[in-house]
Formats: sequence, structure tokens, C-alpha cells
Amino acid sequence: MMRRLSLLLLVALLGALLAACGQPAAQQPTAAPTEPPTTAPAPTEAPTAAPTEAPTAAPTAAPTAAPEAASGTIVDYVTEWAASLSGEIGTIKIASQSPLSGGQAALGTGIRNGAELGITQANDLLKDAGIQFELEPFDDQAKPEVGTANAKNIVSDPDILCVVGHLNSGVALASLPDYKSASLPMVSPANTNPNITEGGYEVAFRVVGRDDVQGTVGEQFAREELGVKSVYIIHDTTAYGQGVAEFFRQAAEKNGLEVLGFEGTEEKSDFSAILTPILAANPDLIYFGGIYDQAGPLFRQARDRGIEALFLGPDGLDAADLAKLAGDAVQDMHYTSVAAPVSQFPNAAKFAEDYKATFNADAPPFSAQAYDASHFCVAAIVKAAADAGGKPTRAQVLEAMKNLPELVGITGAYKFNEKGDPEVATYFVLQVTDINDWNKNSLVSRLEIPAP
Ligand code: ABU
Repeated sequence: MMRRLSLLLLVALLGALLAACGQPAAQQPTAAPTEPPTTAPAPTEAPTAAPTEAPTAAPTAAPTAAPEAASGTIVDYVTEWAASLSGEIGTIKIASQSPLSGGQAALGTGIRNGAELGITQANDLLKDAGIQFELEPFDDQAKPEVGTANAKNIVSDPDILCVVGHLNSGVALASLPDYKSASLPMVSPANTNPNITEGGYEVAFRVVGRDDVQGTVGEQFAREELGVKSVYIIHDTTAYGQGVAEFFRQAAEKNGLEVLGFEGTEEKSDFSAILTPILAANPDLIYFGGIYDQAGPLFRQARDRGIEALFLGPDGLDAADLAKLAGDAVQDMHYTSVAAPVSQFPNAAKFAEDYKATFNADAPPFSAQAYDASHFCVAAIVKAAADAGGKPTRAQVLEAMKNLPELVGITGAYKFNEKGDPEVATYFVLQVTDINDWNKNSLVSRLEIPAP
């Protein structure tokens, strides 16, 4: 069955590539940034029309190595561009925004730490080049209003030329109008809501995939690999959680997976009210669109109430703290991710060691992507400085970011399309194998899918 899923998604990939060669650019944004998306993109619809026979040469579901780092790495390009710098440029700031406090701090702190490691190592590389970088981290508390307030402070500091962030799409969407008004580029290591790059902000870039694809990948996995016939969908009411849940629901309704319920909740601790109807509905699957801090107690309480449904969810569940909160309720659970544990990236092995040595903790999902995001900021700033012959303006950094060639980081090779999405993104299906060690999660499939 896994081979068939891989084949179908390969067909989607090829179809999308062919479409990209023969059709005009994708449509402009169709939804307000704060609204969850309502339509799934064409590439994710392709699998339903794909052949159903699994060929012997179907793409393997085994891990694939990250691109070779011999040439085309971010470090190679930065080194080359730095050789063209003239004079002393001094210290330039890069801001990060992510939750450093509250229930989602485990991932948000990893984003800050990943960016910090990236900037520290870039400074080592550039120590004789007349340019240095300083990280200015902001705690957005996973709250849109805090992100907006931080964004206003960020844009008022003329030394900040780039932002790494956010974790939460809803917070990024609340901050992007300020970044846009200041022509300040943002590179996200985690935001998956389509409106990040479809919302007309023109300053948003990301090194991860999108929920219009991720939701559909999850639905296809549920139906074809888990073999479930019915699902109860819950979401956290955020742009991210509701958005990805909507994409899952659209795919389910289209493909005949029975949707027994679709509920949003902001509850964090007592899920009795939502679990009572689920117990009565007796679904094969509970799909949760949201983040681990809510999913953990939800899944724990579901099992404690005797609910036997399988659990599934998107990358917001990709955190060791999910297992801390849910315990054995998530043993063997599957989830999709655009990030994945750092153990899935061969070229991030040194990063994982450095992270552990520096922060005395395992590198969480999204931290390696934050490292790469910080290096995209460095690359755009150094390129813009080389072209400008001195300290660049934000507009010049933004222009450089748009025109960067494909750069190989520790989590993959990224070339931004005209919207700011990576031209091809990686989507993972993973299974919790050892609730005490998130890095042991098993890779079920790894799919390279072009941006919608
Ligand atoms: N994509 C995982 C983080 C949640 C979000 O995008 O809001």
C-alpha cells in the first residue's frame, strides 16, 4: 500500500511539473490572510486520477539523503559574495519571532536557538569580511497581537534587515502587514498556511511546504494506508489548525472518507465536552488540526475515556512534548510533517551535535529549518551588500532574497518561487516509535512535491 501512495504522489509531482511548464503562473490570493483557506490546490488533487496499479519501480518510501553539500551550499555562496564586499559594514541585526514562553515554547525556543547557531556560525565564516550579524530574538507568545506589537518594534529598528519566524501562521499573518510596509523580508522555518505566501505580502518566504498539500497528504495516508472509513476532525480555530483541518476535510469528502464531525475548540485542558460526541460517533480516526500542547491532553483524555480511534495530525504535532503530555496514548501514532525530527536530515548531524553542546537539549523539529532560514537571511544581506557596495537597504535585501539561486542548506535545497514558496517542498509521514525519544520516530514516507 505504501508503494501505491508513493506512486500516486509521484504522479502528482510529475503532473504539477508538467503543468508548471505549460501554464501561466498560479492565481493571486483568494482569501483574506486571517481566514482559513477554503480550496485545495490542483497538485494535491492529481492523485485521485492516478493509476491504481503499483509498479515495481515505484519510488521508495525509505529515507532519501539530503542533497550533497559539495557545491551550491549557502556557505559556498556566502563565501563567494563576501569576497566582493568593500569596506567595513559592521554589525547587522536579524530578528527572530517565535513563542519563547507558554505551551508552545518547546518548538519556539528551538526556532530561536537554531537561528542563533546559524548566525554564530555565519559570523565565524565572515570574521574577516567586515560584516557581522547579531540575533535579536522576540517572544511572540504564539499570540497574533503580541506578534504584531513585536513587528512594530522590529521595523522601527533600522539595523534589523531580516526576520526568522514565526512558528504560528496566525501570528505571522498578523505581523506581515508591518513587515510589508517596511519592505522587511521574513523567512519562515515553520509556517504552512497557504496565505503566508498567497496573501500579497511580497516579503514572506519559507523553507517548508504548505497545508493545502499537507492536509491532502494526510487524508490520502489515512484512507489508503491506515484504511480508515470514518473520521472526526477537530481543530484549534487558528489560521493554521483550522486551515489544515479544512484541507483534510475537503479531501475526505471528495474521496469518500466519511466525516462524522468537524469541531473547533480553544480548550487546553478539559476536553470532556468534545470527547462525549466523539465517543458516541465512534470514528475510525480522530484528525486534530493544531499544535502539540493541545493535542497531548486531548489524545490522553480520549484514550482514558475508552475511545479507540486512531489519531492523526499535521506538523504541529511534531514535538517531543506531545509524547510527554499524551504518554502511551500516542505510541505508534502517525502524523504528517514539513519539518520532521532532525535525525531525518543527514546533513544536519553536525547541527544536532552543536545544538546539544550549546543548549544542553536535543534539537527539536523546526530548529534545523530555523538554522537554514537564518542562513537565507545572511545570504540575502551579504549579496545585497556586495551589490550595493556597502550596508544595504531593506528593499535591497528583499530584492536579493527574491533572486537567490537554489541554495543547499542542512535540511534541503531551496529555490524560492515568485510567491516565496520553495519550488519543491518535502512532506513526511512519520510514526511515533518510542515515546521517550522523538528522534527515533520512524519514517513512513518522504514526498517531494512542487509548490501549488
Ligand atoms: N506548521 C507548523 C506550525 C504551525 C503553523 O504553521 O501555524
